[in-house]
Amino acid sequence: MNATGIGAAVRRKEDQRFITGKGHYTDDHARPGQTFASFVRSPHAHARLAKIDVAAASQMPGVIAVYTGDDFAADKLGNLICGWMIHSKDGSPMLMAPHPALARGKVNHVGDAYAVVIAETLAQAKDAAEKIATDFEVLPAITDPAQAQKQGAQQIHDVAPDNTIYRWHIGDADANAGAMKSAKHITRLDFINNRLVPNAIEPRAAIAEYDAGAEHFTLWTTSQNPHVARLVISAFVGVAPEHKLRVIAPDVGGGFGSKIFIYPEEVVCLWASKKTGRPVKWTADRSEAFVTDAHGRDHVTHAELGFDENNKIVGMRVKTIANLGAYMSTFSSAVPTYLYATLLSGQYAIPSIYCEVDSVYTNTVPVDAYRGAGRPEATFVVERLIEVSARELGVDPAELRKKNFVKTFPYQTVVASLYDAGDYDASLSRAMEIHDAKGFAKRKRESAKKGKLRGIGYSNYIEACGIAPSAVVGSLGAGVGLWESAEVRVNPTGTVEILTGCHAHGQGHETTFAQLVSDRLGIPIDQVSIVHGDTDKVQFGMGTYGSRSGAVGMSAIVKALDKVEAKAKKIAAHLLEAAEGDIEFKDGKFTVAGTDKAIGFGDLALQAYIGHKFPTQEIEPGLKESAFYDPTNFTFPAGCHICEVEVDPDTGATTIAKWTAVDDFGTVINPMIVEGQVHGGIAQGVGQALLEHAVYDKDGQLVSGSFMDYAMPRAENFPTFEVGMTTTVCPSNPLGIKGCGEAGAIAAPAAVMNAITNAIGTEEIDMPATPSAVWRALRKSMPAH
Ligand code: MCN
Repeated sequence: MNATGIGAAVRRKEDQRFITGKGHYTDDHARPGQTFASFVRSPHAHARLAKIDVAAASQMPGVIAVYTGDDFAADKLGNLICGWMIHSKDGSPMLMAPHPALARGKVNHVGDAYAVVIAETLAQAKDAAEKIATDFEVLPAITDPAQAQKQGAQQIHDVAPDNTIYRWHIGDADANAGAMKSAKHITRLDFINNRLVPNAIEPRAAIAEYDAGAEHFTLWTTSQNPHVARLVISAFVGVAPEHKLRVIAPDVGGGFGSKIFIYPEEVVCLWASKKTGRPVKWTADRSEAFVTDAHGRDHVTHAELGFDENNKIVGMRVKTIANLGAYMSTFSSAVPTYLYATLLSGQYAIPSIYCEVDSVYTNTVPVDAYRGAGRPEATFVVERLIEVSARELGVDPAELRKKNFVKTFPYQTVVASLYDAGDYDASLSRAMEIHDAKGFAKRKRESAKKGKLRGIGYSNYIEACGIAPSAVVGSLGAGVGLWESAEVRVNPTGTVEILTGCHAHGQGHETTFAQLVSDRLGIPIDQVSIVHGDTDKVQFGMGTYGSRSGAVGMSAIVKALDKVEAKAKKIAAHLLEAAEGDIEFKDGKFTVAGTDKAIGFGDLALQAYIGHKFPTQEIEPGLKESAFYDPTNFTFPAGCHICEVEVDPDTGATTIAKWTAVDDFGTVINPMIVEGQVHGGIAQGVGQALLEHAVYDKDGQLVSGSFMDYAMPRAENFPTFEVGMTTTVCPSNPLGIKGCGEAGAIAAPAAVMNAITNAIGTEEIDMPATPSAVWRALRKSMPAH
């Protein structure tokens, strides 16, 4: 194996820069003459803006301009939009309310911006923002998705009379009713998938600069997908034409999905930079991040799983109400539908599934994709149902899973997904072995001696990632495919630049992408650099999310490398005076088959540019190729996570005692990076299960709106994770890769809750299973004295 090639646990190249403080983030950029923006945000969840008086603020020292929603509207600019159309069961289109960059007439959630101050310094901008006098007519707020649709509930947007955006469904309702009727046993569960705040370490930030001479805008922003940002900002909001807008996403300190959406602040900064003629900078403080970064999850679900007399699943029925918040965020419509319901078959052969999803408006921060996006919610439904079913049927949860696993591939689920390859039995068996599942009974007895309750929980997750094959997505009716592009530039000295449409913000692409090139071209990894995050440099790209960069982004690089190799072989044939068909390329050398005639990759690269030893009329000089790659299917990573907990019955405190993760990510490029991704994902999933919760009070105030109130997972919450792998190669991309970036966050919540409910002997508990929630559930389930 090439020491820096595919499969090598190479240390991350980018970490030298990050851990020595040399990373360059948006807020590190300063432009000559830059000004600062402070947004004026609603303190109310729902209120009419009766009067906004900006006179005093405008007179404050250092103030350059104060703008309201009326000023923005006067320039006839568009709204922020949700890009994925969903139709209701009756065929009607979703009811998307306008989302202006600065609210006009009415504010719809705490944190909704309705004015902005531009000043010489940040302190002056903040001081002036406080002088804006606003008369609010406060309206009743609605925060609970289940209440939002009730008759008489406060209406938020005129376009959606019962706060319902769409009523979507998948599956055949009548056939499903029949299947469920035939069941000998039905397990029924009601649960809430708790709302989360993404909390990337780097808050969102933007600097916009307008060059009046060139009529050109530049936006530095914390984006996971700068080209998509440019497209949406120009095509829908219309602040700047696409060819006159350069979007640069420099180093980004984590995103977890929250930085793929188009937010009001970057749009307003761009617009204000033209109006003021000065660069405009904004960086969210943590309190702003809590009330403006799109939140995640927030489902209310009723789910049923039916079995025949042999404990084989006959059907599943799911009804979910998804809270999308005050406005539809960029990808929000796809999350509780295409990304959620299409995974409800889990790892199981389920002959009938029917799922209804109602998405509703509430007076809360918009909800959109957050690590896993729809797939953690789906896994939670399936894996809680199967675990509880095993308890109700009195059978071993692992055996019940094995009995119902999909065993032959490809497997077409009844909810549109075509599973291409997998071996679910292998990952469950391997996980049980590593975990010493047989030793659980003994460990439980030992815990009991200490007065602790011990529980074990399984989570056999599957996800669809490598977003998104346009043919498959198109057939679902979403109408947007998400291919990826790459350009391979071989320099005359044989060093290589890869320009990719993906964007790394913690995933180590500068290392893994370079490993692929090192492997293919036989050159050292430090002779490869990865360029991303700049719309003026990279031809186009869809960005990084949905664990797509390996499966889709690297496949685009493979395609471009294939073209480079094909052209290089043509040149080599002339240089080595042989037939093109006789040229072989291996370990960085072009050789004539069966001879010792050879030329190294670097020497060939030089010749390709100097170009006098081959016919340049026939073969263009240079060595640079690009490719666009559209996958034929999603990839379906899957695995088994086993969590063991110890619960203190006196306090309800839960300790994670043991964790085993066995995942199948197909071909692994860098096992160390993959393991790190799994660790990070588990930490976020455990955060959801035990600690994190965006809690709104009845007036729509986010009462867990700071790190004092919103508990994030810490190292002390985890044991050492035992990580293992099984491998089935993905047949739908050239490297055989399956995505790994979300797996932990998808698997973990169900594993934790299955373990806790196993320990405390009741299913009556929702996430987060805080000590008080566990204590209450225990007390409630105890027989009355
Ligand atoms: N990889 C590999 N072998 C595989 C699969 C992937 O070596 N079989 C490598 C890839 O080359 C890449 C990394 O593992 O370096 C993750 O690849 P992939 O699973 O394709 O995911 P993406 O690169 O597309 O990253 C997106 C994913 C998502 S969706 C979220 S959310 C998330 C995550 O990555 N957000 C993150 N991990 C994160 N990690 C950090 N530090 N910060 C975030 O914001």
